[in-house]
Amino acid sequence: MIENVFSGSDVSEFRFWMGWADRYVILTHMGPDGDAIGSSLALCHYLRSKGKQAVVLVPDSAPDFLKWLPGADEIKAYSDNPAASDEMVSKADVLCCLDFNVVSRIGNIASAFLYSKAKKFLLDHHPFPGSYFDVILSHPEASSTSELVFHLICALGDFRSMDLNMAECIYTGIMTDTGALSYNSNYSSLFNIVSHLLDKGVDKDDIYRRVYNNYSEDRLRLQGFVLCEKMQVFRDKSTSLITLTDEELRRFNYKKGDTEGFVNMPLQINGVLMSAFFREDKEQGIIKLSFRSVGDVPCNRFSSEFFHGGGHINAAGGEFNGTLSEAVDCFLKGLDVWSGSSEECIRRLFVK
Ligand SMILES: [Mn+2]
Repeated sequence: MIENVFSGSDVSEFRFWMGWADRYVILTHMGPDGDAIGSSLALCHYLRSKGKQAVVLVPDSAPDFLKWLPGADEIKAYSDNPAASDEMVSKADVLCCLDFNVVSRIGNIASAFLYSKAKKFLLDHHPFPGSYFDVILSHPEASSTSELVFHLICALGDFRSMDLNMAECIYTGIMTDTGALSYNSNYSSLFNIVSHLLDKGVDKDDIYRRVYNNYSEDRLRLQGFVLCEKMQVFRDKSTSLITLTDEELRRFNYKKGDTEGFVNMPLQINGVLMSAFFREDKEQGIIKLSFRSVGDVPCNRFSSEFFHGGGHINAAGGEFNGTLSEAVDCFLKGLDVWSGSSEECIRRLFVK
């Protein structure tokens, strides 16, 4: 039996709402990843199975590599119809907020969200949730929000009626947020959950192929270009930096999601403990930042100290207002500041 992360009292309010609330809008973050879409669709399938009206609303569209997920074709994108989306949010009985915990992550949906009189339910695994939710189920130690959806359904007493659609969406979220169970996944209860999902009929090998062996030729060639030409390794700092300009991205017919996972690649190098990836986003006029680290090296602290970003200890992000070369300067200065630090976990970045 899996020990549930939620006690009966944690889910009692949501259970109470389910007694009267019919209209649910499930919100997730901009640039949704496998966990954002997987957890949202799983909850959507669950609520519909309970006879509720439920819809998933995202700020922008879901990436192509997730479009095969059951229910993905019904996801609404705010950018496609802002007026109808605002109305949906204002008329909802319950807004379920999955895989984000601050309104800045839902872009243009934020104002409708804040004005809505709907009950606001947060289910998430990022640290430091905002205060505008009525119920907060926040578990930063969880692998993924999808894992928490599994726990929620179980805590509501509905494990038996979990169907294959829900199970596939949950597995996809767990898989993509743990690099196919290779990080953030070192506890047995997660494997218990995976085992239950397999019993529900999930074909994990097939899901792996659909998600990871699904690149375009352009994407794979961009990866080759990045590794060969664009990856800088600072051996004395156990760190790596990849940058991509808008021009370079266009040369490879960049499509959203094509750079997914690039930031993880340098961590395959022996001795690299922290990796950064900076991408020029001409559309938004900013530099998008991603950070990854291993063990107790806190890349979220690096991101917050030098870029006002944030995230998990081993996976963080941020945005930089300025040019790509200014962002690189800021990165190098940050490393210099850290090299003066005496903290053990940071000092290890600078031991050759
Ligand atoms: Mn997640």
